Amino acid sequence: MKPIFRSRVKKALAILAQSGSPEALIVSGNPSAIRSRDTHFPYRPNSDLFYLTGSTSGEITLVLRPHSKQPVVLIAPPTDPLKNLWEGAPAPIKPLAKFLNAELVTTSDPLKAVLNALRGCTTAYLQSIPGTVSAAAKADLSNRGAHALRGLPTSLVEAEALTAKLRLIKDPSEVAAIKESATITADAIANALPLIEAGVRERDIAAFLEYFYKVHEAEPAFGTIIASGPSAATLHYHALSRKLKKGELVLIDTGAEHNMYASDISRMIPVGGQLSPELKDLYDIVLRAQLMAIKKVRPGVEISEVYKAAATELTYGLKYLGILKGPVSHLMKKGAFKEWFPHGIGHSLGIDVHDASPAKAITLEKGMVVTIEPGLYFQKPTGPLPVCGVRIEDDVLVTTRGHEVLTDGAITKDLATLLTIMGG
Ligand SMILES: [Mn+2]
Repeated sequence: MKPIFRSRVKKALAILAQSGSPEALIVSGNPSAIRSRDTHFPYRPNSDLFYLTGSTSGEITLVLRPHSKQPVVLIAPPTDPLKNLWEGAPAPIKPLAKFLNAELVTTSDPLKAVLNALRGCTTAYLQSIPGTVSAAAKADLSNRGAHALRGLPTSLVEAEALTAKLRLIKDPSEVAAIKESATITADAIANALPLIEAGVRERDIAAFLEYFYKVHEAEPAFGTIIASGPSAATLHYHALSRKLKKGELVLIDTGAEHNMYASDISRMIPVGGQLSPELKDLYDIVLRAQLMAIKKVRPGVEISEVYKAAATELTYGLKYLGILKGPVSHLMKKGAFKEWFPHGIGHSLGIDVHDASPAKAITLEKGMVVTIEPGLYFQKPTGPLPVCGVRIEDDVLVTTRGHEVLTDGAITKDLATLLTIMGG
């Protein structure tokens, strides 16, 4: 067990203690999600529980209550020999309780144990994930009448309001974990390149990337997007039903999750190493927008400024293509680019691919990891362009003076080089 988890628990306790009134945070393991009847989806541990304890258990609940003599409580079920026979024995809980200096409550009624632990608190930070003990406590407390609430918290807040504050800034061990995942993703894309040729199905490439992740002890952090030609006009294209054609771009938007940390890379690959001048222009416009946005990333900068840097470049590009007309300042004021760039500049990245973020308007700070992924999408033939889409994405760490691109091991973004590689 790494000391980092102890210091994260300490930090969470310190935030809770800042309030004058007694507050508590309740974080539970995720239930196993049912796929069909008695078959389950692949298990994904709870991100907040993992962040605070390093545990991937689906059965334990952590209660943090700094005002109490026993500020840390772990609630766990009793040993179930039949369950262990089918699923194997879970990681022992006692060492974790000892490590976190926690009171261990073993019970088959975790809801009752949580409510007991909450006695005397006025505010509780609870989760909303269906099936968690934390969410059950939230439902129980919100359905009680005033009389039945005596001694229990009446102010119920989303747990993420607290955990997102902690998780937004990555410590060096987290940055290292994201880098490892990014390396697996970059290697997967590099190894997929020989597959990319006319006639190959989108799903063949997706299947290869996911195979590559699995043999490297990783999982896809999200549904793999392989979108060739017109498919890329759909932002989150998942049909994977098309065959690649020469002269088109294929969008690869993929990320490995390794040791509970995600990565997220988008690259456009020219099939057959040939592109029309219009598609070359479009690619270069989006790339320039991405590079301008990355250049902006440093502490103290509002994420909206990074977005604006990309949007301005895209507006110049849309003018160059003859799709927009008029002065750029006027077009920017109107947000004319939004028809073709309809999403944000990116998202926080960490344990979750769309990582917890306390607000939309954030000022960049050292230790944040954000994706920078501008794009242009054309749902119908527009100006000189066919139905198509271009998105280019990297994962960027905010450093003391600027930034570090954590995904710079991925295939080049230089179009001339890409055309040579794919044509060779
Ligand atoms: Mn992304």
